Amino acid sequence: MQCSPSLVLALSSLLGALGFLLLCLNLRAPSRYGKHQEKPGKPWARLPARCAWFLQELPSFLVPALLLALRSPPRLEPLGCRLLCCMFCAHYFHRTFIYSFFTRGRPFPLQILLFGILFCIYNGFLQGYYMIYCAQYPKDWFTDFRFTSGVLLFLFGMGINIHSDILLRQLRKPGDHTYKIPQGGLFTYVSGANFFGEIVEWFGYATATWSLPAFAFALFTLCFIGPRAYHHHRYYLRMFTDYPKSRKALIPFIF
Ligand code: NDX
Repeated sequence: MQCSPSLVLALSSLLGALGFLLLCLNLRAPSRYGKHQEKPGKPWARLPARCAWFLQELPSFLVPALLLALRSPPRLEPLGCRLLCCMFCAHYFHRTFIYSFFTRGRPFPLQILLFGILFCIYNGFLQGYYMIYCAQYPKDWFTDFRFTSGVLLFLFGMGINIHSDILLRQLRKPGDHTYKIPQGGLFTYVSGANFFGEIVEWFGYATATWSLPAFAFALFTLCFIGPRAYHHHRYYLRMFTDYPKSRKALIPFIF
């Protein structure tokens, strides 16, 4: 396989456009899973959350890993590959093999799961293909401000995301599917603390890699989970009369 800049441009543009489409759709109504799934649906139309999240997120880890393994001649030396291995794959290793294993979420709708799998194959391919076949960095990229600030942002966002997902999980005992008011960590300031962390993380990755596919994915993430945080916030205000009034939806003290 060779690097095709026009393929990268086309796939990145499509990813940005999908983000914009989802922004328009999700501002009106949130994607129907988790607390926004009005009816539980037929038993055959949903899958246990652990199984669903594992299947959905696996391609985001597996596709770049396979592309890297199948690359001939092997290309592990350039910075692009190491970045991909260390940052993108680390996130999806955690999401696939750790988050999925511990989640206490409600059963996941099969239809959304199928779209989710397709999305993760698409994005895993785009990010992996670009980093493994196209990315070129100067030798001193390690000392470039974009690299260092991007990596720090990525780690900061990932820390917030993982910590907030743990706080959410601790609200429930196994088998419990009720909703409670999240407390502690960044939830003190926003209802969508895990989403805030994830958005910061992908903008950090985009800054560190300074690549079109990574910026398109960061934008997609903002467009998809930004409105989701807003709908979570409205849900909490509706459900809990004692919900902290000073708490914002997504960005501490601002929105
Ligand atoms: N999966 C990213 N539509 C998505 C699945 C759906 O990883 O194309 C995007 C991802 C996909 C979507 C994915 C892409 C676009 C799709 C969409 C479906 C349709 C859409 C394909 C791939 C599409 C068309 C075809 C129209 C164009 O019971 P429960 O499950 O609610 O329990 C929750 C629990 N919890 C609480 N427990 C007690 N008390 C409370 N108050 C609680 N509040 C929540 O915590 C869960 O077990 C858990 C987390 O819930 P929630 O709702 O806060 O987060 P969730 O949305 O489930 O995300 C989980 C993590 C989180 O860290 C988030 O940042 C990350 O995954 N994520 C999620 C979605 C997308 C994404 C990251 C990204 O874009 N980077």
